[in-house]
Amino acid sequence: MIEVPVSTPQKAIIVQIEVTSLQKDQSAINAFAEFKDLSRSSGVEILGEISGKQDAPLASHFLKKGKIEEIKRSVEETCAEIVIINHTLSPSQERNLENEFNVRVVDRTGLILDIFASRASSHIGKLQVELAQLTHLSTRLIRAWTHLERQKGGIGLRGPGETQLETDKRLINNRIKTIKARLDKSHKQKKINQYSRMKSRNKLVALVGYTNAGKTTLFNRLTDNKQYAADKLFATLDSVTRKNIDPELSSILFSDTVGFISDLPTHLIESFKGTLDELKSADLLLHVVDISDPDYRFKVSQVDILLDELGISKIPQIRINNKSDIKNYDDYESRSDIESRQVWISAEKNKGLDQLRESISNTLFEGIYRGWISLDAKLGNIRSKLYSMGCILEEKISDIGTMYIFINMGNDELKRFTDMEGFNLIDEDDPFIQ
Ligand SMILES: Nc1nc2c(ncn2[C@@H]2O[C@H](COP(=O)(O)OP(=O)(O)OP(=O)(O)O)[C@@H](O)[C@H]2O)c(=O)[nH]1
Ligand SMILES: [Mg+2]
Repeated sequence: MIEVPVSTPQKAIIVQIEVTSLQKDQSAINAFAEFKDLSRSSGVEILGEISGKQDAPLASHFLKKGKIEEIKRSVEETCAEIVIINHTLSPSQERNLENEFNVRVVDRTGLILDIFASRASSHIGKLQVELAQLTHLSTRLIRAWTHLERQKGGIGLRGPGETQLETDKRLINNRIKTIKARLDKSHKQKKINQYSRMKSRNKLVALVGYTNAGKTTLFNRLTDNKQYAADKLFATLDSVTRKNIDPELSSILFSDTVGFISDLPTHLIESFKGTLDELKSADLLLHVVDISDPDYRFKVSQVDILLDELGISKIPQIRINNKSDIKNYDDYESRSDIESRQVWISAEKNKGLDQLRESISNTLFEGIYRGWISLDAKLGNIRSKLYSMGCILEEKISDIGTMYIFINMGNDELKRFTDMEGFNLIDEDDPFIQ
């Protein structure tokens, strides 16, 4: 694992330029706010903020001369140790800027990789981040190497620097191979676990959404868990799957996972593919949105793009408009529309969750039947089946052997039984009080 300094916070200057040719739907102000959050999440101390505007990135330094001078001055005045730039830089642009500023330069990809590195806690999470970092590093080394070669005019002289780079490159590639093999093994094991989940009939509901939308807060509510939720970007890195606590939703597993962000570095998507691939086996996605965020539409579109790239946009989805409390929406119930799969909630204040549960059971089971059935005495095998499905809550037997059973079952599953002779739904609260 590449070491991430955690002790004294590094002093940083942060830079964001509005580049007309790279303009997105997100406003520059909101993009800067997110960038600041990202920088803070990485643990640096921000000593200066520099913004600007230019038509297009410049090939050599990305930034224009005047801006470079401004940053240089700011670095000198504040004794900053690092300059963070909210764009993706090529390795040579990064190097050229470092030569100008005489301090380390980190681009958006490097920043996100750093945050991931400091957050990873599980074995798989750490391997995935290391893989992303090494892949990032190896492209930089290779380019640095070709750059050196060009300097020498391509003559076959092998300087010590070049040999070192070659060795580094080989070591990195070996390590990448080892990590990939280990990750493959871990993911195969997970696949086996998924298979046993399928056999046990549990449904998997995965929470997805932009980082900081409130996924983990909601997950904790639904599963009575205490996973780490915080006002930080990428608080969650490792997926966690837990059984839900609501008996009405019978056998549902909820899965909390890493949040998305716009321009997620491709190395990270690749490295996390194994984890994100688990989402493919989900029966339902809960797309959690921070409705109080002025930029929520842009963020929804970014999540949709990623879901599409991951090949999971066809899985049924419920759109969850979270943090409704901030918007002072107190009409959660009337706003929520179960048919169109939109609900308004406050995960923090525990509001609107009943509608959400109803929407989940409608989507997954076409609703839930919770009531009595009667079974003819000869249908003992059906009774055993209901037992093995874990949906029997109470049972009484009449003098003539008719079984009265109180069940909790999805309507989709119930349909398989209701055509059967001797299996009847009973419309009363208790068939014995007549
Ligand atoms: N006001 C309000 N705050 C909320 C609500 N839900 C979550 N939050 C806050 O939003 C912040 C982020 O919540 P998390 O649950 O960690 O968000 P997440 O989507 O899991 O974020 P990542 O794991 O970083 O992707 C925390 O400070 C929560 O307390 C809500 O309904 N209302
Ligand atoms: Mg989280």
